[in-house]
Amino acid sequence: MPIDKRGLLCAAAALIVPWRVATAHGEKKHDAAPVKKEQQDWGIAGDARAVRRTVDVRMLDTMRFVPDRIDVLLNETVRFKARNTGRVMHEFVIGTRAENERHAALMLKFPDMEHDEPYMAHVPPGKTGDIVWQFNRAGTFEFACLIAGHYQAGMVGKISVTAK
Ligand SMILES: [Cu+2]
Repeated sequence: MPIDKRGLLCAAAALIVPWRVATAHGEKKHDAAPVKKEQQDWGIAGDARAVRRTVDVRMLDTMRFVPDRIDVLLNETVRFKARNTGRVMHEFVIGTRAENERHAALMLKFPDMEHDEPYMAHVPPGKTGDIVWQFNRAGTFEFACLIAGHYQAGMVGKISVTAK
């Protein structure tokens, strides 16, 4: 009996993380649907009209982000332009350290797992990903590449969100 390996992996992943990852599978690409604004511990999907600042971040095959440290004011809405200057796929995913660690471990187990949320961009070589995010929670967060092995190799940066 032929087995759809990817479907099997996704189903297995969905069992482990029933809420967030599972919902991403059934959705259309977000150019069709409005971005869902769901409060996360690290902020909420931003409104493009509220953007006053754009931060360019380069993603390198040396498993580094440049810059790897970004300071943000509480409630600031930032547009991130994540440019992949390498030759392999990279991601820009904003989250808490705990969330990224959990997700990275899952990606290591299920490398083909698809995921799509307003706080992440999957960026092929030579392309630029675009994220608009409002940091309405103070704290120290991460932006990370969760492609299998990349996070573990140190492809992570720090976002510090502070009140004035
Ligand atoms: Cu990467």
